Amino acid sequence: MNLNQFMNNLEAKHPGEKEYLQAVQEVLESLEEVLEANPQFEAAGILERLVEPDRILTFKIPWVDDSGKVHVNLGYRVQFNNAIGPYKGGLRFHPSVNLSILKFLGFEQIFKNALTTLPMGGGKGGSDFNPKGKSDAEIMRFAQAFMMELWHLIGPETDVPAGDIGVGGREIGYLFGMYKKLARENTGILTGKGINWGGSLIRPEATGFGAVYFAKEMLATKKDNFKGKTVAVSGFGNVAWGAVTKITELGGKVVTISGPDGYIYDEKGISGEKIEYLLELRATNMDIVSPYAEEFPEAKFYAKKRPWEVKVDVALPCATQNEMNGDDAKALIKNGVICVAEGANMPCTPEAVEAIQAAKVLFGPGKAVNAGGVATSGLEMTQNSMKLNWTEKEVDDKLHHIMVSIHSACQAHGTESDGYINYVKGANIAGFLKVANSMLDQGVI
Ligand code: NDP
Ligand code: 2IT
Repeated sequence: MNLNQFMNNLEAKHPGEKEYLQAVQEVLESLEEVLEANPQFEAAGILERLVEPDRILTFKIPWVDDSGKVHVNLGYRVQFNNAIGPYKGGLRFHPSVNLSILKFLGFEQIFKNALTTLPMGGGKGGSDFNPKGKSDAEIMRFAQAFMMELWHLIGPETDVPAGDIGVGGREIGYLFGMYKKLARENTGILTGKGINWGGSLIRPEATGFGAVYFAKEMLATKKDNFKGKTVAVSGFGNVAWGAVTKITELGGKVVTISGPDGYIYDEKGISGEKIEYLLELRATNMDIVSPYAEEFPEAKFYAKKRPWEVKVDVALPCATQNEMNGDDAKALIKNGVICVAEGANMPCTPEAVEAIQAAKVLFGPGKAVNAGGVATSGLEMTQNSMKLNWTEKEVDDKLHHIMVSIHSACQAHGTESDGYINYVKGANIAGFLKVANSMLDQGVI
């Protein structure tokens, strides 16, 4: 396969879809040897079929705000690939949402879900709706209007959405309520549900916990661990909160969190009541992290800056895509970072990844590191099918086991001749082989 030619053709079909093209390019760059060794993939057009979603559903969402004014947002569901199971992936509510972003996320989700060892295909959806500053009633009306369009396109064995940026337990509740009313059935149609109505213990913590379990395995390859390590985390959402909690439990000290307004540096470490405070801060539904420094005056707030200038041993970007660029990565490396693990989806630009890998610093890509969230969604689906609830320990043990197995798969497929583990290559190859072989088995459809 000629990668440049392939990418040029794809770009001609989807001009300007920057994030989607970036994600496809990153995966294809890893597959060169695998494609050469397996000519059957090219003969069956696997790549051409894999990079295009099975279908994209677009709809308008009219809704009424508290003052009676009518708004219209755009809604999407990208059903990308269901070779190994029902379409599965989150919904993102954020003003930046567009098709390029949802296609990048859906594409990544195919490989991530394959790595979890569970039977889940890839999908993603969302809206350009901005939940910031909206009342509960407005969020409810919007979520209900969104589900009125989506409900007949999804199903517990067809397509199972979940949360992502801007969609947490509250939104899943309103979406679930409307689905149940329209479909006249109570099934596990969404994951991330409340614990009283079909949710799984540990799901809220799962992405952050899983990311730290994965980073722990990465450090273990260097006979190291989190004890006494200083850690920079970005974001202050669901994933960041879970990561901060688990790093602290393992003896690490988290010194940063961030928001779109800037970052917080807390030299003493974000632990105990400060972790609880993160949840309060999220619940305010504001767009800012700066109130942390008013609540805990020993912490400093750096407006409009990112936390990658701080001297740390480990960095976990947990906010959003392309939030760490090449210069940020070089600053971390200069300050002696030993491990960078992507809690968010594609938070590091290609230049950042290149700099980190060139310095032979451990680098874990999102599709492996943050797979614990969707893996625990898979465990929620299993519990719904069995109509049983597992204990916190049962779910956490299974999550831990899955993260260790994803690490082993990356190691098996990504270890280079000098012993450096290229986790990007390992994750892409392991995920791709499972999906591509399944597509071959099932014929041209
Ligand atoms: P949340 O909405 O809970 O938090 C997102 C965080 O990122 C917030 O701190 C948010 O700040 C910040 N953020 C969002 N957009 C921007 C932006 N354009 N610039 C700077 N900061 C921004 O989402 P999650 O924690 O669930 O998601 C975080 C990342 O993890 C995303 O990349 C998501 O795709 C990924 N992920 C999530 C999983 C899950 O299960 N939830 C699973 C796997 C990956 P603010 O709210 O103030 O805008
Ligand atoms: O990016 C992700 O993996 C998620 N937002 C979680 C998806 C899910 O179905 O739990």
